[in-house]
Amino acid sequence: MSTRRKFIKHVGTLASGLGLGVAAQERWKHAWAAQPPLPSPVYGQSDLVMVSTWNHGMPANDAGMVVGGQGGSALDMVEAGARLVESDASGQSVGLGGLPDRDGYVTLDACIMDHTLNAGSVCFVTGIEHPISLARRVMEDTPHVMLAGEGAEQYAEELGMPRVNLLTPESEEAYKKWRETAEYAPVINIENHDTISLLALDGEGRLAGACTTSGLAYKMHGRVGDSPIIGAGLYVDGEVGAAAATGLGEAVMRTLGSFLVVELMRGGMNPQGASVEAIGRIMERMDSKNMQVGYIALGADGSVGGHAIHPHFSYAVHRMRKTNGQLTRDLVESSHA
Ligand code: SD4
Repeated sequence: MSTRRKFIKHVGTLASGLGLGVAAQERWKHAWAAQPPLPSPVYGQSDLVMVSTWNHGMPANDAGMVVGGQGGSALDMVEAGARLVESDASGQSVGLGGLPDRDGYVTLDACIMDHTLNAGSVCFVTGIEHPISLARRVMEDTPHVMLAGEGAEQYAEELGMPRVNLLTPESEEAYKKWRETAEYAPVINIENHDTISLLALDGEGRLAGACTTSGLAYKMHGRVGDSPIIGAGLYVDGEVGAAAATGLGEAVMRTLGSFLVVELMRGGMNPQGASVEAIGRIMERMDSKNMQVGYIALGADGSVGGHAIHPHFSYAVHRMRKTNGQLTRDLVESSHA
């Protein structure tokens, strides 16, 4: 067999293993040749699964698994994981310690969604330590999906959530330094971004997801990213699967990325194949040289995938069997195109 035919056969095998259709196989074969995506890990049926973005996905999943192991729901699991990272002042792109916008304000975006299409979201919020919990209250206790800015803060106050100063001395220092040039020049991967997006499957087979961020550092005041937008930063459909994003929100919003990943899964792709295709959509239509976007995806059957435009996007995968409490913890470096 010629080398070229062998190559096409290899790509075809790999692609069908990913659950991709013929058109997508054809479209992405050059990307796979350059850097084949990791196959979707197959762990078999497990009772609890969590997938979360970046290195802080590891402690976040640990926290979620404690809650899940005690009988908490998938929603409780993702909320617990998100809250841990929101309170960690050392991370400069989520909650406390987040880098401010160009006018010096730390503004937060967050959303949460369950397996029945219930969703709650807050955006452009200041002075709240746990926007994820506020988003959950919007979902559970109001007739709305999204509250913004002052209205969201007013609701937090009604709920008795304390006001906190989110700008830590370290972040203020970084801001002052940035002000010396006030140049907005994002750098891939180290672009002051590591939003936490979390997906979980609980012991009852319910899916949920959460996403929380202080958004892009030094953004324009009032800018809202993909993270609180249902369908962009996060989407969950209990019958199919869940997906979430991290990276340059503008690219995710333009392609409604998380919804796209879930819909591709509905069409038969597995989480890895769907993530590859959704990243491909961005790369095909936009100049992606200087932007990073990564997706994580979790099927209703517990299968997991993740993919990014550029290398060094990582996500944490935890699985726990309820029968014997056995826990596996993996930090996966995503494949890239
Ligand atoms: C945003 N998507 O505000 C967020 C930023 C992010 O990792 O994900 N950083 O555009």
